[in-house]
Amino acid sequence: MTDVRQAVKAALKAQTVETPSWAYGDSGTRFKVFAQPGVPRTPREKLDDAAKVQEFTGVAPTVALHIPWDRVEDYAALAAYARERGLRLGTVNSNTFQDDDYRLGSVCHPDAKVRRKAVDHLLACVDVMDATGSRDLKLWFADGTNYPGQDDVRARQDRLADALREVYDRLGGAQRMLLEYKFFEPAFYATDVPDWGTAYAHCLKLGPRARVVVDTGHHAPGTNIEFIVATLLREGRLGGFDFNSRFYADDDLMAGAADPFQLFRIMYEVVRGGGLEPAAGVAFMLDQCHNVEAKIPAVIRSVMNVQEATAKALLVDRGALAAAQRDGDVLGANAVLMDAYATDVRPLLAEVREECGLDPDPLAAYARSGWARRIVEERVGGTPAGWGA
Ligand code: AOS
Ligand code: ZN
Repeated sequence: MTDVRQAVKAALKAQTVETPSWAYGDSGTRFKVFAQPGVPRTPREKLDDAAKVQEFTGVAPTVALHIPWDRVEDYAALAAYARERGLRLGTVNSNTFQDDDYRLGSVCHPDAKVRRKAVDHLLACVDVMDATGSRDLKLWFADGTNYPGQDDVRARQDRLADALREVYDRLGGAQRMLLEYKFFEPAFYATDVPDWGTAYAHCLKLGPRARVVVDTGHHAPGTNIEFIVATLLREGRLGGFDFNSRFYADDDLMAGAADPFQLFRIMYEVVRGGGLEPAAGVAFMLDQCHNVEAKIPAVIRSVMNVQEATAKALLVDRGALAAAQRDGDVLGANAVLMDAYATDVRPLLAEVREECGLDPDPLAAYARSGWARRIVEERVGGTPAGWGA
């Protein structure tokens, strides 16, 4: 038991969760963006906030960028700024959805000029990666159609394939392309990368450094996401996660908030499939927006929720599970999983944090730090960062 506990603790110390720069800025729904005091005005201030998440959790050393929301003159200088704060710049997210030219799509648009513009943006994102030292380019396309007959869905797949090929061929040897799928929104009839199968088919054609991203908010209700995770891991094509929580659509709320059991089931398949091993190359990222709650504590809470789900997944007695499965003991097998899920892992995680020289309670430590008050006092004037490009 002691050995198991040590192994679980070692795995928890090794897991990292990337936080998204946009989680620190103002955000909202299509109805209203509620401005919060103390919100960062610049990419550097977003990194200052991310550094607090890292300081109190110890497992969030990288920050995902979004271009153009995080556009700066000198990306190498931004990377140096991050390093000075104990951070690294992580995944680069492209944006081909906030320009009037993209009304009918970006890389799938019927007009070659618009497609060219979109691909040029993606290539520029790879230039950013070269300067920041980022490994992953994450592509999510808002492309799709609203009405039957609006465009030729097959031709759109061809255009998508051509664009992905050009960008993939531009990647450096250690860089990867992560293709994210989403079943609807903003297109409502047909989305051009609606599901893992479409993303996987494109990645297979492109080559081994193209992988699929599973955003937990991008499925129809009732979808068995852990099955998708198991399948992609088995095929060596799981690039990573955009974790968040959903009740209805792409709600982008705190990971593990609505359905911690689902997050546990996903993390169990990750553990089962070797996805926690660094060699598996699975990026654990958050893709969230905190519209009505305080942002930094919400990110800290989300990181902790991922850790708790991971800890429970690691505690599954795999030997007992395999035996029950072999014996056809349906209830016994289910009980093994449920026992792990029912375990209170908070004391274990507190121990892990103390062994890493951290406060056992990251949220309380953050609250005591005075950072929330300081940013409200100091970040006066300027334009709060947000979704505007
Ligand atoms: C959009 O729905 C996606 O989840 C993307 O991951 C998107 O790129 C991200 O929200 C940043 O724009
Ligand atoms: Zn996402």
